[in-house]
Amino acid sequence: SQTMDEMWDSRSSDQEHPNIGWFKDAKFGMFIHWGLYSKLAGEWKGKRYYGSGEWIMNQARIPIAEYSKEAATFNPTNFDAEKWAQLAEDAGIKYMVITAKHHEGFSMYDSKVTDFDIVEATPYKKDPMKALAESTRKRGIQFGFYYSQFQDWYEPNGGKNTWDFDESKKDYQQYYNNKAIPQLKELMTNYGPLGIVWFDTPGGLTKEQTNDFIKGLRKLQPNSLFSSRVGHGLGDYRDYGDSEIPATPIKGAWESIYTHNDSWGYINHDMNFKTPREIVHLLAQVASKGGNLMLNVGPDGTGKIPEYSEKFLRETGKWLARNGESIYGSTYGLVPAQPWGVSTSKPGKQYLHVLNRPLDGKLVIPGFNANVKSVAILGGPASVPFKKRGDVLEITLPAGEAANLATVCVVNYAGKLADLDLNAP
Ligand code: H79
Repeated sequence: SQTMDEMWDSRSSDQEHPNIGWFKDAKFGMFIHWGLYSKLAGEWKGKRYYGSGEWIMNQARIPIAEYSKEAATFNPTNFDAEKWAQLAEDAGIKYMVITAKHHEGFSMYDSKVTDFDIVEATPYKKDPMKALAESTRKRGIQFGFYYSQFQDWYEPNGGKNTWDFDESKKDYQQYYNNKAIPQLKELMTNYGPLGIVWFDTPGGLTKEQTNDFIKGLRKLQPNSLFSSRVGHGLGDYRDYGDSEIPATPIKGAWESIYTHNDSWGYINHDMNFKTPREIVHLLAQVASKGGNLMLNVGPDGTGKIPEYSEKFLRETGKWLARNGESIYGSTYGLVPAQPWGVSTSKPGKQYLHVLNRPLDGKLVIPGFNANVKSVAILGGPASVPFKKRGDVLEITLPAGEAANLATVCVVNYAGKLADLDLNAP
């Protein structure tokens, strides 16, 4: 039989990871950016840095000697793993990925590889990731770590700190061998089974070196999925750009990642939160193209999730409790995007997500070349009036549905609708 190495070596790019099933069905994940930057909250020496809170060390060109002092007063006593995991569950979230170490180089878990970690360098002294791994797993939520494998602004040989060090003099291999790889091994050894290891901004390694690097990690947890940002076309599912949805439906496993306000890391002056309606529409848009939405929350430096993130996620969860059948376990819709919205599919069913309710309440679906048996509203009437004129299906929406964040019509049909003509990514 094949060894693990042979299995990964021979797995061609169109072969899926054997554990990809849960990910494809999950559809809705929570991304959490949390680190020392959360305490700085987008401000340094009285100046506000709008953009991405986790980039403040870079944006303000803060020397390591100064930045690392922040750890001495980082004490997130409001952190409550049970509360975070319960919020995720209430929001209808199926997986969670949290920053174990972002580009700043600070480890938010108990690491023996460095002293620059939450247990040794802060008054908090505990490992929040241990608690979170347990609280999520208890609720059936897949748990994973974000790990910045190349950029590390704290290390002399880590990628991209150009204000303390000369980039051209760096030995990236030294950094990979002495920090990134040993830390990834800690994360993949000490926190139970991980659903995902989420890599970001690759660099410093050839394709061959990347392959070797991840093969060593695969041995620790063959079931963990690696994000595509491990680089060189490797990884188990595809991530698009930050806050990007692909233009067309895409086959295979993929994910869109979005901020909730405009930043990943907490910024105290960013109130531009997507409303529950916007979140639900984003989720439907991504699902209609066959992907997952991983939506970010940025807890503050005390460990509190911003009020509007909590409130709006709960609203999203309410919508999902009623309409989740159209999202979880679905694939891209066979009805192309329409003025009124988008669709998702399950065998014998098209789910029509009404994102813009037509003023006359009439939903027109062109090209519905199958025999319609019935039309229902999720969480509403089991049977609503419809007409079929040739291939044009017309549904009359119930009046009371106007207030729904997105009404979902289920079209039950017999026979086969033509699949979209898509190429695998
Ligand atoms: O973790 C989040 C980002 O910090 C990370 N990926 C997501 C998931 C990321 N790393 N690099 N980039 C994103 C691209 C960098 C964009 C930048 Fe900027 C533009 C850096 C400086 C200008 C964004 C805007 C950050 C600061 C200002």
